[in-house]
Order: sequence, then C-alpha cells, then structure tokens
Amino acid sequence: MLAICIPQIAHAGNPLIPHVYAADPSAHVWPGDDRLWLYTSDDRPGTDTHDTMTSYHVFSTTNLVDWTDYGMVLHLKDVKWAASHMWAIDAVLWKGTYYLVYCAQELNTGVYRTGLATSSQPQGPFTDIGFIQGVDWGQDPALFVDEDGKPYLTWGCGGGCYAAQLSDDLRSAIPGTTVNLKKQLTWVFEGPWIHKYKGQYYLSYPGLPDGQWPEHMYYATADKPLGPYTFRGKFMGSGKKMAGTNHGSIIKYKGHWYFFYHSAWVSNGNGTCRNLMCDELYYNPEGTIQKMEPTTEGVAVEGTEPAPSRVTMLLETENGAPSGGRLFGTHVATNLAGFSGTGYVTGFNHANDSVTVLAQVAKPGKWHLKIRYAAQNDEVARLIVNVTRGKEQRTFPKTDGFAELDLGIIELQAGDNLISLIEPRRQKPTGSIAVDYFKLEPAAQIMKLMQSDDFF
Ligand code: FUB
Repeated sequence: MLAICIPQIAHAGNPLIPHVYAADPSAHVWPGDDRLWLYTSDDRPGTDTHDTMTSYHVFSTTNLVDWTDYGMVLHLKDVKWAASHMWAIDAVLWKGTYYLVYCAQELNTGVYRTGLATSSQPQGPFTDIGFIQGVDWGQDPALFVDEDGKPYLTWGCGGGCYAAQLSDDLRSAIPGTTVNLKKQLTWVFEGPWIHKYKGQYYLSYPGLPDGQWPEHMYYATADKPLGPYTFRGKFMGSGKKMAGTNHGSIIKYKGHWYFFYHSAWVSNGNGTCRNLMCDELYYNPEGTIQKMEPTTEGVAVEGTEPAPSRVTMLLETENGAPSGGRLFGTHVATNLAGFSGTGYVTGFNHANDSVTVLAQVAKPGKWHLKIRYAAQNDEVARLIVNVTRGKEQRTFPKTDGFAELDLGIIELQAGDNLISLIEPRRQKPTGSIAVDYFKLEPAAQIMKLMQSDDFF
C-alpha cells in the first residue's frame, strides 16, 4: 500500500521564548547558516522603567519552535563610553565579523550613541569597539546591507528618524548622506527597520497616532534605501497587554515572511517587562502589507499540536565575565578536541578554583541542568546555585572525550542566577576536569505553565 505523507501543521505559540524578558527583536539569517537569529534588548524583572536596561541577549532557532538562548552577550560594564540606557539593537555580519549595533547614553553628555561590538561568532559574546561617528542621538539603530553591498544605518526617536550610508568599516556615517525622514513617515516615533521586497525598500516603524501612546506599527516604501519614502499605513495596532512600545523586524525565513516584535503578555501588561512575539506577515499582490494582529497561536510550523516554543539555555563557560560569569583560578583552553563554542574551562588546581555562568529568567522556577565536561579521572566538584548550600557535592565520572552529565533539577530565581562549579576544599585537586558548557531546560513545559497562575 502506498503511504501518503501529509505534513501536519502546528503553531509555535506566542509569546515566543517566554522564559526571559526581552524586547526590540532584530531577526537575521546569516549567509551559509540555516538558523534564524534574534538579537534583543533585556528588560529587568520587577522594574518599572526602561532606564534600568543594561545588556543584550541572543537566541537562535532552525524551526521557530526550538530556541537556544545564549544568555547575556554584552553588558554596560564592558562599554567604557556608555553611562546607561542600553536600548534597541541590531546586528550585522560584515566582512566575516559579527557586529552588534546598539545604543546607549554617552557618559557625561547623556547623548544617545550607536555602539558597535564585535565577535567571531553570531552568538557572541561581543566586545565593544566604540560608537559610530557622525550619528548623533543614535537611539534605535538598524543596519541594512543592500544587495550591492552598501551598508545603511537608520536610527531615531521622537525628534527625528534618520538614515545614512556608512563607511566601509562601519565606523562612521559618510558625510553628506544623512537624511531626516521624519516628515515622510507619518506618526514616526522610533525603531526604524528596513527590509527589501520585490525591489522596493520598506521602512517599518512604531509610531504614535496623533502623538498619543500606545505605539502602532506603520510602514513606508521607497525606490532607494535613503528615500524619499511614501507612507503606506498601519500594519499592526496595539491591544490587550501590549507594552505601550512596540518595536520589531521583518524578515523572510524558509520561504515565509515574519514580523518579530514585543508585547507584555508574560508580565500581565507591565510595559517595562516585555517578551518576544512572532507572527507571519503577508503581502497583498500589489505589495502592500496586510494588516495583522498579535495572535496566541503564533506562526504555523510543521509538526503536531501542541508545539509551543521550547527553549534551551546554552551557557558557554569560556565566555566568562562578558556573559556575566566568572573564572576564579581557572582558565580557558582549546587543546582537547570536541568542545563547543570557542573553548572550555579547566585548571581547577586549588581549592575554590571555579567557573561561574549567569542564567537570566523572568520568573522563579525549576530547570533541568546538564553540564558537558571531560575528565581523565573520576572528579568531585561542588555545584552552587545562587550561593545556596546543601547537597551540592557532585561526582563527575571519568569520560572518553566531552560528554553531558545530567545533574537533575535546580531552582532559579527571577532575574540573575549565578551557577558555579567549584573545586572542593577537602580533596587533593587534580585539575583534570574540563568544563565545556552548562545547559538548562525548563523542567515543565513553558506554555502550560504560562497559562497557570504558577507560571514557572
Ligand atoms: O527598549 C527600549 C526602548 O523601548 C527602545 O529603544 C524603543 O524602541 C522602545 O521599544
């Protein structure tokens, strides 16, 4: 008998990736990589202001359902020129290097600058290299590279919405190319994003109708990236538990167009504790964008219901301080084959030598912890979560190369969690353990818990 395979359709669900407060998603698909990447701002649990934003997060997926959270990838403490307000963000792959393109208020002046930070990998962590020259009041940057390879930056907030062509090293706006698009973009307030569809440039942005909050999403089109733009209208309004702000990116992935944006569904409407969202975007035959609304189903994906978004936190030990972790007495090495990321941490040669990673979550809850490591002998190490004590001594059996060890369930608190592996005091350290990464998965299914009072 001939079996006919009909792909079944499920939905990824919204909010997307609800375990962490994140906003302003910039979506990218890098050449030669089938993953979709999200570069996002971070909101602090419990805050009631955007002024507490100090870092950025990166996520990836291959199917819009299973997401990897790489944790914090850049923090204010590592940006010498910046004082505060690490707001919206973008990223670009430029001449083989991944750049985070972000904004922060400059020390002493309070002026928003557009910073650049680089990494050899799409998931970071990123190292700041200073801000782009000639871009004043550079809040909400987005970097669009045209098909001819020319880079354009858009940015702005209430006072204006600007675009300029950047120099070949991305470090400055080419003099004479900056245009203020404000008059061409009805109600524009902030968050511009350019994408190209059928040869036309689409500039989408959050705007304030009649100058009134909350923000709605509008767009305009042009024949050239720097305009002039023609206003086309609204494609998403606001609604229940939206955040007041909205901000997002439009991208084609595996044959479909998507709008990534944010809401405040997880925080029950607190516009400063936002979560990511995604819905499919459709064009009319003449190229206008169809009106859309935030949906709870989210995007359609292959599979069977229920297929709510699932997440794995992958915290690479070698990232250390740039990702909010810490190495004490230990060091990063690359000699052993088979590590993930850019290395592993080893050299636990003295009592209390340690490696610490940072895990950030929106709400308290139980997580399943696995650690990937290699050891020439059976090893013992202390596992400490947020400086709690108890039965924290764990055995790490001898391995043949790198292997994952299941360490069971740990409890995370809302916000920052420091998870450490520490060389115990009462043993002769051998230093042979090599720790590759910490992996965390929610102990219960995310969407089910989201719907209960006891989310996480
Ligand atoms: O996330 C902080 C600010 O809120 C962004 O820069 C704006 O676009 C708005 O989303």
